Amino acid sequence: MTDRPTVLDEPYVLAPGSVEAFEAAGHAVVRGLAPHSLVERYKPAIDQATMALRWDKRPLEERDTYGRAFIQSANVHRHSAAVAEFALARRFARVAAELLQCDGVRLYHDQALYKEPGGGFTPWHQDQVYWPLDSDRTITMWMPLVDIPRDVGGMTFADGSWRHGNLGELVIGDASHEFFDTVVAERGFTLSTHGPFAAGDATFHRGWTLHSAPANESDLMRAVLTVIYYADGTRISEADHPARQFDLALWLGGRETGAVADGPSNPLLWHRSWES
Ligand SMILES: O=C(O)CCC(=O)C(=O)O
Repeated sequence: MTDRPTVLDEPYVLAPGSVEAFEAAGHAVVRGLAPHSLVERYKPAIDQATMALRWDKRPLEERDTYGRAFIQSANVHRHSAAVAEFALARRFARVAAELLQCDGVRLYHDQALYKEPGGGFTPWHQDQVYWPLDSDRTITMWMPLVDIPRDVGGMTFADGSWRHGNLGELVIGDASHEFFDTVVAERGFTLSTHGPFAAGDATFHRGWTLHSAPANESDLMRAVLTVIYYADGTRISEADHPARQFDLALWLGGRETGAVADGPSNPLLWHRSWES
């Protein structure tokens, strides 16, 4: 796309107290991170990439619980220059770095998560169980590309759960939902949501933050783009689980345990030194 909008590179000023609140809860909402006009401009390209790259092409009723939760398409930024412009925006990466209180962030990967009308719930899970990354300074931006009313909503987060690290070594599915439902009750986590949302709002959550999302009983396609970042300097940890072996090969170029995760698939998306 020509005439790249300057707002993609412009800082977003977080409200006072946001960093501390994020540190305590492990999640935060950032309203109006992408102006409406920006979302309108890029959404058609993201829609196109999402449908072209979707992992599971079966009809909704033939999929399992995880598959019914959303149409999932990864690294949509590779599909076109337009999607890359938006997904890799410095504006978004800078917020991720500020919330993680680090000097820079790298791309782990992006994912479009489109919850279809009639789409199922997103089971309780912790993202970082999949990630062979030797740091808890990991974060996902979850940005709706459409206005989302309260009855559709976004994610439900277990406040402060990230501080407990790996709570169960379970990948997303029926078993994780059942297990973490019990964990939430036993540990007495309070639960938070941030909905409704306007297109271009975003939530951010840490890799170990336990979260889920309700089913979509509306007629709306809940179009969401997520971008996953980690602190620059993060090293690769042992891929001692099939899910982590899968991620190591797919998103980190199969590099060795202990290596700095700075390969060509994981570009630096924002660094404090770029602003001085
Ligand atoms: O969009 C959803 O329903 C869940 C998203 C999610 O689990 C994530 O971004 O980590």
